[in-house]
Amino acid sequence: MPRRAFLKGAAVTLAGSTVFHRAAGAPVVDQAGLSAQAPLIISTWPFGKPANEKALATLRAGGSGLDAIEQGIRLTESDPGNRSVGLGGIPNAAGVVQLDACIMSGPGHRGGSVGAVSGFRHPISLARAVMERTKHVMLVAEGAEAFAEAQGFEKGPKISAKERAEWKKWQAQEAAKVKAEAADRTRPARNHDTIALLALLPDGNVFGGCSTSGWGYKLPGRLGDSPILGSGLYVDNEVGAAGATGLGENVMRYCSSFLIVEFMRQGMHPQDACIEAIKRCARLDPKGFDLAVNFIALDKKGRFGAAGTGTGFEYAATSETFSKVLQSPGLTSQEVGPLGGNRK
Ligand code: SD4
Repeated sequence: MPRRAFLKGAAVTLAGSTVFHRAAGAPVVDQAGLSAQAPLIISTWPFGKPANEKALATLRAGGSGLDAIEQGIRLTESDPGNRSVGLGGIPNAAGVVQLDACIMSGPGHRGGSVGAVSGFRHPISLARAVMERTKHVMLVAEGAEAFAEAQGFEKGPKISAKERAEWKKWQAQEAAKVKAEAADRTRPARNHDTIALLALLPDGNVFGGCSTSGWGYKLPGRLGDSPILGSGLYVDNEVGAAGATGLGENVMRYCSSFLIVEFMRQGMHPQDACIEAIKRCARLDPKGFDLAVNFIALDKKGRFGAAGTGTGFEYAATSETFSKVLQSPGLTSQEVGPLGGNRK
């Protein structure tokens, strides 16, 4: 049986292959169809689609790969309705929205990152500034905020009135419940949907970025995978790039984005690499497949793919000829199908 992938959306052509809406008994497409000519941009979740399109528009307007990553992710960070990226994100347990972001440039193998930053609208731009304007790779908390202040970065409300009211409610009514959930590490966390955005340019260079407010009601100071190079994001200009969304605690213990890139280096299709990384984690982890992790990846040939635990997740892919939200395969401890998942 050939390796196959389910794709979501009306019939569309990707790199010459026809793919179909994922409905009951939906046709599938060979994984070789998951490829496109550069510029190719992929990102996590359906809200990644407008971010991809912004990134593509940035490239068309003459912007660099880093500009494309930054502008695409800034769009998501600007959405006050997004509860898991930017200042619209769910606060931590102390009622503070703490943001994490990182960016990587394939050329020069450069990276920049900020963690636990509060009060600034665009952590992705801060991450880029750390990379381009300091000798360091990562700044966190007060140090990152002092840097942002000194560099004149745009501020925003530390927390909106709506978020404060919701946080108060959460404090009053749900603290015990959320604590119990946090203690039960087999349960996936609620309310978290990072943007990871990867781009392959026509010149073969690869770039990536990642931005999140992290796990809603996380402990103050908690960093997830998203600002950690190799965990929430990894870019290797010889191979490609990978990014993550989901429960960071289950990503960062495996350096999963790095692992996916290494699997691609060995020749795996990006989607196979995502699947293989999940299988590796599931083998090692006492929680098996109950990890609540999702990955996207692309390689320098323009091949791309994704995979997640459980029922998988939706991600977005954009090129000059298409822009679509796609459904990744999902992996669980149940039936292991041709993709190592249990989709019918
Ligand atoms: C984190 N990985 O902070 C992020 C959250 C996320 O989908 O990706 N949510 O753990």
